[in-house]
Amino acid sequence: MPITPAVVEAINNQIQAEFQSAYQYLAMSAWFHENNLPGCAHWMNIQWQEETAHAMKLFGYVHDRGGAVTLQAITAPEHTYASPLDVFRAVREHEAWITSRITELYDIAVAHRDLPLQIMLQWFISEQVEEEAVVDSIIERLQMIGGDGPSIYLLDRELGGRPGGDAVHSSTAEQH
Ligand code: OFO
Repeated sequence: MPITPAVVEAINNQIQAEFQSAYQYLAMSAWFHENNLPGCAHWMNIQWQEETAHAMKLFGYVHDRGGAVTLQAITAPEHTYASPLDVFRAVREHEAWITSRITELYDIAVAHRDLPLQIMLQWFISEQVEEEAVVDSIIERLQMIGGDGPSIYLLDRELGGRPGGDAVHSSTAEQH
């Protein structure tokens, strides 16, 4: 089924947003390393990989549909945070933004009567529900424990156990 140039452009824009997300999460991983929370750093490392995989899923999809991928610039990510809670709140805000973008992309697919894209995007829509729920639960626990003391150590241990792919470790401390 042919894909229209406007739809290709919209998917290319989303590829940029997914790589931008990945880069942001890698910066957050660095922040956690600097702040001696290797488990949280690992969690963000997996998040970086997941967002990269999202970008590559769209990258492959454009090619499968006979379109051309045009990669766009990504900007320097935010590096400054006040606390672990501050970081995870920023993740939550960022994911809400991504969800709104996926919704807009879906609307474009509907407007162009692009049924294959609508079906493919259902995976992204479900993924966003899951991601937002996971981050909400981390934020709730961080609020409960007040953000420091022995409890943050336990949460850090837990987040360090996040499974995912063949993690590209950025320090030995991340490898629990
Ligand atoms: Fe969670 O952002 Fe990708 O889709």
